[in-house]
Amino acid sequence: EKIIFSGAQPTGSLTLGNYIGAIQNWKALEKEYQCLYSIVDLHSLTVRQDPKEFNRVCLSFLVQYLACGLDPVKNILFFQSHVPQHTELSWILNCYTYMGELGRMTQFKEKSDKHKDNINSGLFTYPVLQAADILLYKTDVVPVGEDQKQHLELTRDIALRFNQVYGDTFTVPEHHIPKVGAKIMSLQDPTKKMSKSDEDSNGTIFLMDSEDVIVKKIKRAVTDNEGRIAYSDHQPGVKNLITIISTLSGKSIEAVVESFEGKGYGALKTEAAEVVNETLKPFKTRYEDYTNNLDYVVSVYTKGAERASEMAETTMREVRESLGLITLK
Ligand code: AQP
Repeated sequence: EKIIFSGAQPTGSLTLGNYIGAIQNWKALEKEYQCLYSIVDLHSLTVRQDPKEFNRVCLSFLVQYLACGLDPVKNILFFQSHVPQHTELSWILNCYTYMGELGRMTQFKEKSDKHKDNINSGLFTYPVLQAADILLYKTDVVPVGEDQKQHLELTRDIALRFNQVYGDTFTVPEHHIPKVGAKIMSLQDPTKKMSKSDEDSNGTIFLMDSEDVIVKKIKRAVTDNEGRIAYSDHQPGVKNLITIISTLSGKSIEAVVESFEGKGYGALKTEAAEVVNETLKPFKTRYEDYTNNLDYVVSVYTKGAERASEMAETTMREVRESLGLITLK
């Protein structure tokens, strides 16, 4: 059975970008593959977190995964920090990754520009921990948004490099980037990706936003003066709304564009808000249900950690042996 791994960092709250670019595909893949979907909590530590709030956000992310409809029996849903092999492998892979490679990562450049007062080495080696997350499970396919393409290329390079020295140890993973919706843009600046940590929260739709807030944010979405509804790079705001409607409704881009012939931006926004709210309705009900059943949520991550640890340890035994480390008898 093919293995899928993906994850999200628990900071803030899941966005519509996370949902369309990643989670919607995770759900589609769970039918055919053994999927591991992690909450990569250690990745969030590159930015200072308030412990109490961080704890709450981490748990809320698992509840959000469940509320998105991810099946906790078919899939392995777990916290990265519950499987210490991630950090063990990360250290080892650090020794097979060059400073130059990490310095070229655009996310590092962007994030170090943004957090000038805290450019820590974790931020620099972040892609190596990500490589460890993926390689630890001999992952075949990684479903991610467009922004993660460069990191995945690096993961492949590290895997190939290691395999070349020690023989076939890691599976070299492929990415799975959706054809449409791989990059949902900010509603306020449609040339920028929609992001959890955007200072202007009007640009980002959070899955937890109320229906009214969603309507307001979409009504205020930046468009243009063209006055026609076309799927074009010259009209990034309009294109973004069309993408949202298409990916959530399952209608083709052409069908969506056609349905707005002769109509204005107001109609486009109304439809976008309706589709988003319709999609998120069951999410919100389930979020409430799981929040009221935290024992169940605990049992999900306990079981997830057990299942993930078993797979991780199998790989690590091979890796330690390949490296010539003395194994405990
Ligand atoms: N705007 C987006 N469009 C499509 N896909 C997206 N993803 C993120 N933003 C978009 C995909 O969601 C998955 C989980 O992302 P992550 O938790 O690693 O966070 P991120 O990429 O760091 O997302 P943010 O929202 O930009 O968070 P901050 O602002 O905290 O850095 C990934 O598969 C990602 O591709």
